Amino acid sequence: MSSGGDEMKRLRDRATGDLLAPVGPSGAEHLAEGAVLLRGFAAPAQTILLAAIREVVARAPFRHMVTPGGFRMSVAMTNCGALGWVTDRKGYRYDSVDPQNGEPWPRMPDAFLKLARDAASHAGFSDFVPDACLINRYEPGAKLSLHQDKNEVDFGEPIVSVSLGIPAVFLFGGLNRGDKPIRVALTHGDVVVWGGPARLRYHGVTPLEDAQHVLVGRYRLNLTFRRAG
Ligand code: MD6
Ligand code: FE
Repeated sequence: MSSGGDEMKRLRDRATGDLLAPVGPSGAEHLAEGAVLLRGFAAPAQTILLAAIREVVARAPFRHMVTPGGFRMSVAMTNCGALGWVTDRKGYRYDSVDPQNGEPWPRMPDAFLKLARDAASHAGFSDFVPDACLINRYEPGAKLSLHQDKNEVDFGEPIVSVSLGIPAVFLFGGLNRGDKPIRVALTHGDVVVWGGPARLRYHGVTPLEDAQHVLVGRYRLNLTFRRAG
């Protein structure tokens, strides 16, 4: 039986960000073979996700890493989970400790694990258990150049990417750097799941426009969950 009451409950659950609310994504958008966009999938968990990010960042603060070529990245990063992605003059790699303090990265919050697993499953990748979560923080003007994610051991596992805060334009290219990318507008709560034949596609983020988000402020936060080791 469907009723106005059910719809009211759905809207209230959405408004209060109840993780357990029966609110699903409005539908999976196909981006490419192996890549789907789940619009709003993370919105019901927004409150718990943002609280968990705060806890991680209190122990492993955001920092601007340096590329092997010596450029300071405009995106500030940190990690949680058994492995964390880092870059410096020596190169890109996963490391089990935060080079800033020599300590293990904060453990992956349960809410992160559940969201990543649920989103992957929704996209057809069952039993996804990430061991690394890279947390990216963009301010207006920050960007991420076209790249492939290829520091992980097993390309058979997908990547789950969660967007929170102000909007961004995601560039989604092909398997060759020169392939013309499509532009995908990503906003608060959107989740992209990316694996199989799409796993090694080039991708990036165009410079962020200035904007404000009620919960996140003048930032975009992106969580990328991987099975790295
Ligand atoms: C970002 N994302 O959206 C950066 N990589 O801020 C990524 O680099 C990314 O979203 C692999 C798969 C999905 C992604
Ligand atoms: Fe990436």
